[in-house]
Amino acid sequence: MTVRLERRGAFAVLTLDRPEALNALSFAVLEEIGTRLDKIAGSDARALIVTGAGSKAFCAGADIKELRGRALTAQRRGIELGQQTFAKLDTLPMPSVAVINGYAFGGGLELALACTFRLATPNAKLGVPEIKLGLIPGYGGTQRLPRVIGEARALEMVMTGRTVEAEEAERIGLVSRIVEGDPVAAGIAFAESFAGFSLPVLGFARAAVQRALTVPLVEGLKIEADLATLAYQTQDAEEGMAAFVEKRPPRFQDA
Ligand code: DAK
Repeated sequence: MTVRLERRGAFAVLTLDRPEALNALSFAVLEEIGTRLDKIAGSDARALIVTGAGSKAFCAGADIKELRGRALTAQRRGIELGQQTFAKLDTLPMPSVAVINGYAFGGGLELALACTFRLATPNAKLGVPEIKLGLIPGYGGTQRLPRVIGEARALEMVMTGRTVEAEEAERIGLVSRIVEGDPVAAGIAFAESFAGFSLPVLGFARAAVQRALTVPLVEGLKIEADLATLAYQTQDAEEGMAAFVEKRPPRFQDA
């Protein structure tokens, strides 16, 4: 098994577990990630933490040894498998937190980019070095990276393939913070900051923000109005406002 799924209290933890290959994404690993994500989607986990086994790598990207000598149709299917697998993260009912604990290159960074949040350990090194192999990112990197760090910086990363260290990644917003210590514990500590909130309302918030960069402002404002109205209609909104007025902590029910 090269992808481990565990439960840590209220949280699901997905660990890429091929440290001998720096957790590279073979097609079998991609399939396993997809199967695990389906299982997580049907669970009551409050958040998903994604990380890599060992102390060196989150994920060193697509398994380069597997990519050579394949027919174009097979390559296209491989790309689509990666894109579809990572797209599942966007629609999980719970937020996902990538804890980048070492190298996150190519497909590894694309996996992290598909997560709701990205944290990095101080030794993290991030990049999309596909250009050095005569390739370009194919698992969502050319689309998600500019949405996260802007076009100029994304073009620079994609077209030079250069490595970004943890501190720069934090400065340019590629990760939201640098965390010390055990990566899973750090991911869980971060997830605790939203785990008590209503999952459907968190989902509305994520959807509204993610649409901001893909649609014109006027349409985005309509999406926001729709989702804000939906949030208002939840029992959790009623509970949250009642709890405020009654000066007590809210008890959200995900309803
Ligand atoms: N694939 C396969 N094996 C890998 C690997 C990778 N991406 N990265 C590392 N390994 C393996 C190494 O081969 C080595 O195995 P052995 O030789 O011991 O058997 C082991 O992991 C340890 O690696 P190193 O000895 O190289 O360790 P170092 O600490 O010296 O260097 C490194 C670490 C991360 C700097 C280096 O390993 C490295 O540069 N790795 C490759 C990084 C990279 O270029 N990743 C791929 C990005 S491109 C597509 C589908 C997807 C994509 C494109 C097209 N189609 C279906 C068409 C996307 C591609 C990418 O992700």
